[in-house]
Amino acid sequence: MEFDLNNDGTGVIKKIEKRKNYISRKAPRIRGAGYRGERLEQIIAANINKLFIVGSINEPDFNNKAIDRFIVAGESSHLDIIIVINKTDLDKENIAETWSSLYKEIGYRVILSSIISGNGINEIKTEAKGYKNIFWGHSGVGKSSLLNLIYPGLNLETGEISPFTDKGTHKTVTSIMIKIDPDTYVIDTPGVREIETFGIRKEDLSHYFNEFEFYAVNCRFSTCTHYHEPGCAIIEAVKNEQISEIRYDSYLRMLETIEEDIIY
Ligand SMILES: Nc1nc2c(ncn2[C@@H]2O[C@H](COP(=O)(O)OP(=O)(O)OP(=O)(O)O)[C@@H](O)[C@H]2O)c(=O)[nH]1
Ligand SMILES: [Mg+2]
Ligand SMILES: [Zn+2]
Repeated sequence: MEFDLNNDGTGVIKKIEKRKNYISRKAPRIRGAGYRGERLEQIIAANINKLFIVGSINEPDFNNKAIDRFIVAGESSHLDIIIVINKTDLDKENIAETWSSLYKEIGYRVILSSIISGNGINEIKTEAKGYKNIFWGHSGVGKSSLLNLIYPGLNLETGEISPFTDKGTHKTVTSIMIKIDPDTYVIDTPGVREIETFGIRKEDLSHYFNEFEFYAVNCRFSTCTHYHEPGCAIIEAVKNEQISEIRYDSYLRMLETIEEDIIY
């Protein structure tokens, strides 16, 4: 979008760019509405190049199943994905490296970061330069804090972690896109409470688990959902430890929860 800003903060939109790609999720359930009612697609942002999926190692705990859902959303939108594992200063049990290797082995770039030690900050900045970037993840993982440290002067509001739930308190309430230089933009987003993908069919889900593709061609049935079908090469690869059981569990969990979405 191009626009002219007036001094009083109002502005005139000159041009709206064509939406080339976009990232979305299923709109959250309305409280009290139960499982009734259709859930529409909620567009998070459009025309972006890079998706930084941010998770934290502690406060809140690292949630690999959520990371895998964000990955599926990003892959289905053809975004370049970078996984940021933040709060490594709180990594008392040294689990960050293990998670990092898991994702690196299947081809993702992973940045271990901390606003306390400053680790990973320059790496994120370098990755972001020259692109339109979105930072996405659960509440409280440190998206706004990281951006504040990477780009001094940004002054994004940051929140505290609830002592009761160890979760974030939804400090960022609307997405905001910030121009860093003429070629670099960053979008800070509100932490999501739940991440469910929209419009992905059961038989397509495995396409967004990158490491599955290599084996899936050998499944007996071309419509295999790699769940219980005979002659499934994915199940075989999990048995042979060629595919991580952790990722396969994530896949099964997602498969279970996929509903047929109504696409207009
Ligand atoms: N120990 C530690 N705390 C951090 C780190 N990064 C962020 N925090 C703290 O985590 C809390 C939440 O940070 P935010 O930046 O508001 O998190 P957010 O992801 O933007 O959260 P939402 O806006 O709610 O989605 C704040 O108290 C930060 O100071 C880190 O690397 N280490
Ligand atoms: Mg925030
Ligand atoms: Zn299969």
